Amino acid sequence: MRIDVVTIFPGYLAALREALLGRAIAAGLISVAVHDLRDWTHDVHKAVDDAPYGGGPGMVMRPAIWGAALDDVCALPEGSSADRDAADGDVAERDATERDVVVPRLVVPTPAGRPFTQAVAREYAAQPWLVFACGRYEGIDQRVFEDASRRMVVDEVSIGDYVLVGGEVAVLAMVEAVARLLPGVLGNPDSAAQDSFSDGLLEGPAYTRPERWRDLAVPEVLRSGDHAAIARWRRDQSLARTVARRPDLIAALPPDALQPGDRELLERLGAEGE
Ligand code: 6GU
Repeated sequence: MRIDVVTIFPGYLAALREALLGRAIAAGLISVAVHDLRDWTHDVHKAVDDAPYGGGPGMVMRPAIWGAALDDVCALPEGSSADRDAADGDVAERDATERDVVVPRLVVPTPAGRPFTQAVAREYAAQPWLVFACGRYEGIDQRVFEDASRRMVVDEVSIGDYVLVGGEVAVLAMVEAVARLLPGVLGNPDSAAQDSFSDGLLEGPAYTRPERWRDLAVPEVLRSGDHAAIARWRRDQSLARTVARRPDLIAALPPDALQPGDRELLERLGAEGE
């Protein structure tokens, strides 16, 4: 998968090279290029923002700079930019016909966006190419996205109901959520399959050795060797935790998501969806 990020704070994205993501980049599973928006400015101050039409606080990022940046990034062959850090340095210049076939998905982090969920992460993981446009200030002139949507799918997405100063941290969160779903990125593919949200429920608690720590014991059932009992216990923990912490998820479960045996616990907790 190819990922491009356009930002006025390229340094923020250095964290992408760490840990799991860093290994995925080194292994050639993902290529990441971070572009400094100010490279597309022409004035001596490298100004990227201006006052909002209609008045109000804050500044809005100017359309011409973003338009030129996105045009260029979306036309760059993978591996060609000066600041690109592709896994392999031998990505050759491809001819125009080949490179015009793939159109990126443009992702714009904004608190005014649709929620970024595990389902959206799965959708993005199926894309060959994502371009992230990080806004700061009060946002980016809306015409940038109106124009881009004539050529590509544009998603304005939010990572939660709180306000960040800019999109960079949201991009780190989204890229991590997407990358771990790509084949080969996680050591054990079952990890992604068993995640919180993969079945619409939160994951229950986990334990490792020692059996007793500060007078606290590991639940007996997990040491029983009874695999059916362990599976039932884990499922009940998962259901109980979801009822307590995220009742909205229980209410949103599709009817076929509940297994035989789930209803008993939910009724005991008084949290049946309907
Ligand atoms: Cl995606 N961006 C910004 N700037 N703030 C946010 C957000 C995104 N999601 C929640 N708050």
